[in-house]
Amino acid sequence: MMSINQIADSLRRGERLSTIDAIRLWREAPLWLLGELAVERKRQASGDEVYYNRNIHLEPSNICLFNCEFCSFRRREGDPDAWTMSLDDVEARAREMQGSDITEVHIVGGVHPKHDLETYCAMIRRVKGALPNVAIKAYTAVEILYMIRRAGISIVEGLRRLKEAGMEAIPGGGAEIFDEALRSKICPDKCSSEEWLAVHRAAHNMDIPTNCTILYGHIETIEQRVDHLDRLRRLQDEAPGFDAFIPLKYRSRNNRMSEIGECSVEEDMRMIAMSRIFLDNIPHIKAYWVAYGKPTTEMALAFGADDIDGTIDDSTKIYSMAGADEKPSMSVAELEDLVRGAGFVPIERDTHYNAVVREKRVVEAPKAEPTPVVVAPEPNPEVKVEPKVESKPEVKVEQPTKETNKKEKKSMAKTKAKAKEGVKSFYERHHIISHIILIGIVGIALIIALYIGLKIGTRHGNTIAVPNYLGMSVDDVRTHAKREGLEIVVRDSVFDSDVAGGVVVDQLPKLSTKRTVTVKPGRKIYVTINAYNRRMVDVPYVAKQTLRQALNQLERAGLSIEKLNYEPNLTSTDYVVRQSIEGREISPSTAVKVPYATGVTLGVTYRRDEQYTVVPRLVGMRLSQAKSTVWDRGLNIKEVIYDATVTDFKQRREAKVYKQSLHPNAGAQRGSELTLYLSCDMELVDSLTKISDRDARAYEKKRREEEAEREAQLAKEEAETSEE
Ligand code: V47
Repeated sequence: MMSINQIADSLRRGERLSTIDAIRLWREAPLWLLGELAVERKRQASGDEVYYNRNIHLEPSNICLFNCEFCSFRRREGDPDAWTMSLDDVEARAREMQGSDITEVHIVGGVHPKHDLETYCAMIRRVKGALPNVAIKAYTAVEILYMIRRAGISIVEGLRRLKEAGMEAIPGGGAEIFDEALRSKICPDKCSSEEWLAVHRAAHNMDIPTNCTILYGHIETIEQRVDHLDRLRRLQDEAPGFDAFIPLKYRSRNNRMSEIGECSVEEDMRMIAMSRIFLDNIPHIKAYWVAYGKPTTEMALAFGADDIDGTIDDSTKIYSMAGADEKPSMSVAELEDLVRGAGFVPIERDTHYNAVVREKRVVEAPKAEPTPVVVAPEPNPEVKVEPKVESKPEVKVEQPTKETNKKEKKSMAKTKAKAKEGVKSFYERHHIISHIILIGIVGIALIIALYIGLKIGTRHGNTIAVPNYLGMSVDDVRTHAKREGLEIVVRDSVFDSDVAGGVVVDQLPKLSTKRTVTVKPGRKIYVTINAYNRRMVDVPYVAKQTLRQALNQLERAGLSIEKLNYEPNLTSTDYVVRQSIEGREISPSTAVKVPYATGVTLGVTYRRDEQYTVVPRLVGMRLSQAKSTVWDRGLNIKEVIYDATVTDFKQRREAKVYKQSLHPNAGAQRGSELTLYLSCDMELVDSLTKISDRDARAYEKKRREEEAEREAQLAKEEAETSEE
């Protein structure tokens, strides 16, 4: 097996990285070495240049037949925040961009049950009709397979029709992770890995360039990432056509995998660097700034990325709905600054990575689409991708120079000065009229301000009392809100093992105990729901040891106790003899994974003379501590009840026990159940803790006295019988 240094030397010699060495490098190489190797390879591929483009995304609908675990974007038909654009809407959106400088429209959305191949082709035609000089990069392999299957035609025929409609390239989405076992967990309904690759293979063979992606940073392993890259590299060897690879960082908001959280920036850099090093036959590695955010994107350029995507103009929701920038948009100046900030040279590119040189803009010219001029990039000896320039007219134009900019600025300054002069001379000539006009303007402004102020202050118009959605399932909440004329937005998901998946645990605006909170019709109510899916954890075998040891082990594994079932035994008490989970008996050889915080049932022994335990004092404890203490004493928890001060998930974590159904220090049979009462009213908790302390001492005293009395009674009875 090669050492890290030997692998690095082999890469420096330009050799291809094997999958085994890739796994080793990924795991063991220091980050700086990965950066150095990746940037070396990046420079061979694209020198100092880093690409961006002027683009928008068009997401015709978020309604999707598929229900991927990681997706925050998807809605079902009828959901209040579902949208579908008609063909006219699509065209209108494209028309909005007329006169802008964009060179690409990226169309991707949900797999809409009512859209067929013809609808998808018509969308392309509408956009192309409105923006004839713009390239359309459209539809993921997943969408393409769906429309092709529905039409009952071959992949090649389907792609031919899309190309005929105006599709010039295919984006890289839908690849997710190729490992079949993992794919079936995170996106079970989606096309298979083989099908995804088949669409891209067919596209490459038809000279349709495509991109490719990986969705990483969730529950995949390094081996699964390398396997994914390997399948892409092999396809590119067999049928070249991938322009760019885009590692897509899993973003965790508002989806059913939220519990997993997001990976670190170091992990992102390793991903970017390893993609560059491993994918030696894919020319561009894109750090998609919308998914990463600007600082991480800038850093990615030091780890081998050479593309950052484009201006976007607040046109995609996939990432904002998953926790990234709410309104993703970057100007050309910002994109270029970002690239320069990382020490590289920004190059505007078109969809096919040809450099775009822009015609000089004439100030005050009527709005017209500027003709971007594409210039083929310098031939790169390492990369065998031909620049595709034949369809674009070659017009030699000049880029705006510093000199012309100065002239434009001067003439604008002159115009401004003239206008100022005009106002001044009018004022001097018509003194009184000017005053009257001024007073009129100020008066009107005051009336408008008063009107707006009154409107806001007195909340004119209809208002709706914000309903209490806490504890309701999100589906019921949506139905209710729709009836009330409100909109529900799931803004976060958390995990609480005591609450069912999909139940609302927090809402904004919050309710008040002092007044009715009202909103205008149509307002958004933001809710936080309890996650449906939890992290999977291994169940350890905990039988054949003491209850305390078993509890420690289960807690460390992230599990809890469903029930302690006590059974009599001749020799021991609190010894675990069996263990089951969801009715399934666990043996030392059973390998089971269950969702985090699942409850385990334990069979525990007691000697008949030790059937009683002492109830612990729980008042003042947080729930997790109280639970551990209860189980440790051999008792079960029947119910957890929160008072009205606990209204959301965060408060559930902060709440403390103020009452318990079994008296502290009382004797109780092992396995007995008790109910816990929790509150966030800390004054109440503190005072009850004191009372409970006093009470407990009094109770303990009374118990001891009673015991002593009983013993005295017994002794007396014994003495009497012996006398007899
Ligand atoms: O396939 C969905 C990903 C993809 C989440 O080709 C998520 O130039 C992270 O493919 N967290 C669609 N990722 C976007 C895409 C893309 C984006 C930009 C440029 C190009 C290109 C392609 O977004 C999906 C999926 O892998 N995705 N949800 C999420 N919660």
